This record gives sequence, structure tokens and C-alpha cells, in this order.
Amino acid sequence: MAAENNPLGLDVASAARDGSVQSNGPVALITGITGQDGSYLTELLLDKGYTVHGIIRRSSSFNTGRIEHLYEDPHRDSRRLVLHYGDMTDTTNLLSIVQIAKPDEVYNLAAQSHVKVSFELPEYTADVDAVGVLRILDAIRAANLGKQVKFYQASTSELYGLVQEVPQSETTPFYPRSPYAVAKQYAYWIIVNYREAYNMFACNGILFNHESPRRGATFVTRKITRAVAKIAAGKQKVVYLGNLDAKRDWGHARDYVRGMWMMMQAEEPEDFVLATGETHTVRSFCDAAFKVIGVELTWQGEGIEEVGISSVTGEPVVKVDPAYFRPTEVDLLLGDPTKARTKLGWVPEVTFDALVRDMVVADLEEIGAGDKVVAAK
Ligand code: NDP
Ligand code: GDR
Repeated sequence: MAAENNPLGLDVASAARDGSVQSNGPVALITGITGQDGSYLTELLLDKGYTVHGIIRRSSSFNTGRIEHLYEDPHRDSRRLVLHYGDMTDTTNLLSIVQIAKPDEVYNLAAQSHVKVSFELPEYTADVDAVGVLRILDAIRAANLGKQVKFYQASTSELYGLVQEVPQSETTPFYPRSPYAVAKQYAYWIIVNYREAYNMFACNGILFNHESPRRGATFVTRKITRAVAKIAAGKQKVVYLGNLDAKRDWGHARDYVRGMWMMMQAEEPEDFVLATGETHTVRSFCDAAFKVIGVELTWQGEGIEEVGISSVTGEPVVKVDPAYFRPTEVDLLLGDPTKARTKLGWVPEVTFDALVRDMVVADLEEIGAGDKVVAAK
């Protein structure tokens, strides 16, 4: 949709500030509603009858593409999706939104979420991803909602960092390896502390990587699937990547937002790992993604000389660019989701191959090259 036609270009927050939104069912507040997880979680909660308040950032261009399809006219009193301008760095703003929304459940998904970027923006990342969590927790307490509100914190497998134990579970020690992960470690512990100190229902979801067609384009999976689509359509020749040996436990975001909601329905607030229990290298993600367009890759060379050669053209379609290496890397993530399975009944439904296919097909369709998909065997 062209930006000028985007209905979310309206002054989305004004009606909410008048207090004109009535809700019958439960009320959720989602920070980071415009992100990958925020958009899937909003769909899930609206389906379940929630009124959803979301915080969006003011931007010079529209940043609401992932939730456009859920938009409701802000002048309709019966709407169940209410958007507020806000920012995790603004205490007064967060307090005001909490007072207006009066949520039953808060899902704190907002973050500067890119690990590599956190090395370039360490202070900002700490402000948003660490202190931002404290700000919203205290806004809830200041609004005297501390006892009633349930709080979900988007914690991360990046906390495990330098490998201490495999697979990683709720009891594995942390060893964060980036400014992002260090900030998220503060967030993790402030959640635990507020739970113990003030008896808040606050829980950490320690989520391993989860992807989807809505994944940000600079994360490795989406970077690969977009490149595969463009290469299939003849619009790109090569994709440059960093560390091909990194191993990740990749699941589908739709499965993971369901797990977030399940944690919030538990009797007691607890911390849970969500993961698939399978790990794959970046290289094997490339293999699976190119397979969707009928291309087998042969890997030649080592280190920064390594290339992935296409079975169709005999030319390299994957090359290494050290610019994408990180100062400190997380080599291996493999989660153990036993606690979530046994206590919550959470089981991921989308397999690795289905996830990769979903992403490549969506990217092919987006550029009008859906005919390049090869039938799955
Ligand atoms: P995205 O990067 O897609 O979304 C992040 C969201 O946070 C966006 O809505 C973004 O707004 C918003 N945001 C960023 N900075 C601020 C700020 N200063 N104030 C208010 N909002 C802000 O992330 P995901 O959806 O993938 O992840 C959701 C959360 O889960 C994040 O906290 C992430 O760190 C964490 N996480 C993610 C995992 C994954 O594999 N996806 C795994 C484990 C944890 P805008 O759209 O304007 O940029
Ligand atoms: P990650 O995701 O750092 O695990 O954080 P990302 O997709 O950025 O990297 C995964 C692995 O791939 C390697 N890699 C590359 N990464 C990117 N972005 N670009 C490349 O070109 C590239 N080449 C290789 C990386 O070095 C890394 O090892 C994500 C985010 O969603 C976090 O917010 C979340 O907390 C964790 O997942 C769990």
C-alpha cells in the first residue's frame, strides 16, 4: 500500500486520550506493537476478544505496515485496537498511557532488537532495553495497578551468550555477549526482583530466535529469503553474509506469541524458555532457502573466501563479507523447551523447513515472482 494511503497516518492517539474507548473483555497493552511479534500477538489477542492498546513511535515515515490490516477508525467508540504515540525512553508518557489503558496484561516487546546494531548504539540500547523496562514497571506501580496487572517481558536466548551448557534451559547460567544481551540481562533481573519485592505477576519469556515473513529485513533469515526471491527473479546476483557457522534454534513467530499468552494465563508468574529443540547453521538456512527455488548450493573455500555456488548457474550466490561479523559472537543456541511443554502445554507447530518455505514463498510473492517456487518433495 502506498504510504500516502496508509490509514494509520491519522492522529491515532487523540481519541484514546479523551477516554472514549470502552472495553467489555480483557485489556492488553503491547509495547513494540509495530514489530514482528507485536503484530502477531495483536492478531491473537483481538481474536480472543481483548481490547488491545499499542504504543507506536513517532516516525517521519510510516512504521505501521505490519498492523495495517488490523486498523480501526479511531473515531469509532467500539474499536478494540487503540494506538498511542510513545517511547520507552519517556517516563511521563509511559505513565500516561498506562493510566489511560488500565491494562490487565502488559506485553513489553519494545526494544532496539538488533544485536549487531547494539555494538554501535550501546547507550541507546541500554536506555530502551534495560531502563525502559524499569520505567514501565514503575509506571504500573505509580498508577497503583501493580497487584492487578500481569507483565510479560521479552527476554532472550542471547542471555546465554558464550556457551555454558547445551541445550540451554531456565537454569543455564547467563553470559551475555553484546550490549543488547547485557541490557536484556538487566531487564530479566528487574522482572525477577519486582516479582519478589512487590508480588507482581511478572514473567520472563526466554525466547529463542523466531522468524516469519514479517521478520525485519536485516536479520539473517529474512535477509537470506529476500535475497533468494530477488535472485530467482533476476534482480540480484549475490547475497553477502557474515558468520555462516553460527547456529540458531529457529522457530515461527506465530507459535511463540501463543506461548507468551500462555505464560500470562498460568496460575503463578514464572520464567519459561520457548524453543524448538533443533539447531541449524546459517549455512544450512541458506541451503533450505535456495532449495525452495530449486537451487542446490555447493560450498567451496574457507573463512572469508567461502562461497555458495548455485547448481543452476554455476556462479556464487552466497559470499562472505566480514563487515557482518560481530565483535563477540554467540556461536551456538539450542533451547530445551521442556518446562513450557510440561507446565503450559506449549508445543511449536511449524517445522524448520516449513518456516523457511513460508518466508521464501512470501518474499517471492511480494516481488511478483510466485511462479519460481518449486514444489516441496
Ligand atoms: P522488532 O525489532 O521487530 O520490533 C521491535 C519493536 O520495538 C518495534 O515495534 C519498534 O518500533 C519498537 N521499539 C524500538 N525502540 C523503541 C522505543 N525506544 N520505544 C518504543 N518502541 C520501540 O522485534 P521482534 O518483534 O522480533 O521482537 C520483539 C521483542 O522480543 C524484542 O524485545 C526483542 O528484543 C525480543 N526478542 C526477539 C526474538 C526474536 O527472535 N524475534 C527472540 C527473543 C527476544 P518501530 O517499529 O518504530 O521500530
Ligand atoms: P540474532 O539474529 O543476533 O540471533 O538476534 P540475527 O538474525 O541478526 O543473527 C543470527 C546469526 O546470524 C549470523 N549472521 C548474520 N546476521 C545478520 N543479521 N546479518 C548477516 O548478514 C549475517 N550473517 C551471519 C549472526 O552473526 C548471528 O550469529 C535475534 C534478534 O531477534 C534478537 O532481538 C533476539 O533476542 C535473538 O534473535 C534471540
